[in-house]
Amino acid sequence: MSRNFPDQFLWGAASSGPQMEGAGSLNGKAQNVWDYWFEKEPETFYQQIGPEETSGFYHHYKEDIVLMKEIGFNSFRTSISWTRLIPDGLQVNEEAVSFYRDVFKELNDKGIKPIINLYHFDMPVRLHKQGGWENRETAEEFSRYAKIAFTRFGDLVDEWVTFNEPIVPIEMGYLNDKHLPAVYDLKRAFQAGFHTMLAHAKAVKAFKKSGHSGKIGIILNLMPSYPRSSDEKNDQDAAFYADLLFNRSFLDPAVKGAYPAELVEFMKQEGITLSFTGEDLEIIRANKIDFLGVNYYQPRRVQAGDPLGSGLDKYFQPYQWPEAKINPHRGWEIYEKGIYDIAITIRDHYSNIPWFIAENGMGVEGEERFEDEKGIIQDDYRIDFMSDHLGWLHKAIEERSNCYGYHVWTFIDNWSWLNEYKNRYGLVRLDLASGKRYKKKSADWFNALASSNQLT
Ligand code: BGP
Repeated sequence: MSRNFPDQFLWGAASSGPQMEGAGSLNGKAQNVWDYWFEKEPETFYQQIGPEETSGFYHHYKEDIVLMKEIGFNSFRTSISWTRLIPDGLQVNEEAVSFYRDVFKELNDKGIKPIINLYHFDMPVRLHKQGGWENRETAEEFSRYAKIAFTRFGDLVDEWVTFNEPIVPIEMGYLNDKHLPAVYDLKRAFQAGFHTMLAHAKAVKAFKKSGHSGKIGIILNLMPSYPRSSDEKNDQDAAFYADLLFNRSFLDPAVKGAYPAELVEFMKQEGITLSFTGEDLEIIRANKIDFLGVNYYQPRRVQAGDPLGSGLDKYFQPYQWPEAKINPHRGWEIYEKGIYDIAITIRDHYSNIPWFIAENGMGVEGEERFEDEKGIIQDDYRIDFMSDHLGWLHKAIEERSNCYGYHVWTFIDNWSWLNEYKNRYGLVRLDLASGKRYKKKSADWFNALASSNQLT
């Protein structure tokens, strides 16, 4: 059965500055938290490979963009590195301006639409040392950075994103030890989350004021929350709270301009009082997004909270669904229908706002095992993964969900946070030692898909 996607559908990949560019300390770039963390505690990193070189896009972007074209991309989402563009927070780095202008021109010339994100987990160290997102001043600095980016690149980019997965640095940095500051503190998490949202809204405001004809949005990692049992009230409550805290806490203010009343109630219950002004809430209310990007990898399965537990355990606990299909190479559940459930939620509860899949992909550890005699990685598992998700996405589009694109994570194997190169996600293989690029089998499959605009 072949399934057509809407005309002008965006087919491409997503990546980020800190995971792909490299040149971590070149031409004036200042340190972000990842450069800093690696310098201080390399042993925290699984393979002890720092973010200095990553995939070397900084040096290889011309050939990489040629490859993107060969794979059939008509769009590419990546991020600007804040510490490259404004290293000391004051002076614009002209070298960075010319690098990014060149990249965006090159993409446009090849008919690949750049979708440009401003923040992908890469807090400048100087701001991190002043409290990062806990410090209200960071929101002001972010809005200044955003204005500079709109002014310097606005003629080349017409689709902007403020944040990628803003909840991840909060969840992983304030309820876990996978991002800095690596503490467990719910109140601090809420304050940092609020300032992130404020920074987002201020950037949207600056964009709208700039008179730019393009669009601005946010990218959220939406994880549909499924209860252990849909007959048990306690399990249902658990799914409600997981959804409220991890999806709606950013989704509602970004799309609807207001926090859910239940989230305000939750904070009261937990004795969390935030510092904010009425004007902050007004800025959030008045600056809603034009489009939504959704990253989808896996669902969140939960069961009833433990009334005697601490922190979020009181509200929900993780649940291992016995029927779950697990990616043996990464350990994450693969649940294709999740993409459909998200699409329908957006259609029915978020005014069917235009949206696209901003990341979806399959990470595989030890992928060299799948190399054939010609040295090509036979990643049929990745093809199946994309194809199955796209099947559900297509069904949602047929049922009127307003989705206009699909971006696989990712174009070329890239560096990933504490896991570095452990899990490979690319359609293109990166040989770490030589920096050479080799298409995997999935690259050809993607090209056929994108060129025909049809899933067969
Ligand atoms: C998303 C991030 C990406 C990327 C991806 C894969 O959450 O936006 O930056 O890393 O996940 O995750 P990982 O590399 O941890 O397997």
